[in-house]
Amino acid sequence: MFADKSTPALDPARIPAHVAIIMDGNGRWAKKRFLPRIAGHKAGMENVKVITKAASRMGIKVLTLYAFSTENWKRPDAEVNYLMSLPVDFFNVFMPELIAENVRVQVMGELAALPAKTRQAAAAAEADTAQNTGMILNFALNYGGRDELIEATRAIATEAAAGTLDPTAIDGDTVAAHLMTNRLGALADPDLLIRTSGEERLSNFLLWQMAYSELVFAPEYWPDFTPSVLTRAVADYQARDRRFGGIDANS
Ligand code: V07
Repeated sequence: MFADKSTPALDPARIPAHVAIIMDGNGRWAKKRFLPRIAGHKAGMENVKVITKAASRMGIKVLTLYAFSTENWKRPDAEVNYLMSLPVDFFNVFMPELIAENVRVQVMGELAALPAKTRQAAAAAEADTAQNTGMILNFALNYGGRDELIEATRAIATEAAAGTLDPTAIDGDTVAAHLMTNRLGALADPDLLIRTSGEERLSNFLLWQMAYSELVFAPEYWPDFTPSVLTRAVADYQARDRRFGGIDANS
C-alpha cells in the first residue's frame, strides 16, 4: 500500500473489472474496543454497504465479498447463528439503497447447508435486484475453493461417464464452466484480490479464478476499510504490470 494516507488519483481507463475482498478483522476490531465479536460483524455489515457504493461509483463491474467460509462453522454456535442472521438483516436494511444504486446481488456457495431463513434472504436479495443493470455484488456464502473444484470435477466426470462429454476435449473453459463463478461469464476471474486486517493468505477463496489476480493486503480491519483505502488499493493495482504469465512489451 502507499506509504502516505492521501487519496491517489485513479486512471479511469484501468479500473479493475472484478474486485474480490476477504473481509477479515471484524473480531479483532471489536476486541480492540472491548465489544463482543458480534458487534464487529455488525460493523462489518454496515461497511459492506459503504464499500459497495464506493465500488459501484468507481466503475467496478463485479465486487465479490467473502462473507462466510466453509471453515467458519467451527466458531461458537452463538456467533455462527448471528452470522446466519446477517443476510436477513442486510436484506431488510440495505436492499432499498442497493436498488437505488442499481446494484445486482448474486450469492454463491454451498447454500443448501445454510438455515432456511438465510437461504431465503439470499434468494430474495437476488430476486429483488435481478433487473438491476449496474455492479454485481457477489457474496461468497459458505464457500470453499477446494469444495468448488471437487464439485466441478464430479460434474465433469459424471458427464464423461454418461458419454455427453469427450474426456480428451476437457480444457480450462470446461473447468471454468463448472465453477460457481460461471454466471459471471467473462468477468469470473478477479483482477484484484484485497484482504484486510494484515493477513496474507488466500484461505481457500477462489483458487482457480485467482491464478493471475493481483493481491493487495491492507492493514486495516474490515470495519475500518474506508472508500479512500479502497482507492489506495486500486491505485496500488494500477501501478503494477500485469503479464498473465507472458512477458511484457518493455522487457
Ligand atoms: C456477513 C458482514 C461483513 C463482514 C464479514 C462477516 C460478517 C453481508 C452478508 C450477506 C450475504 C448474502 C446476502 C446478503 C448479505 C453477510 C454473512 C456475514 C454470513 F444475500 N454481510 N455478511 N453474510 N458479515
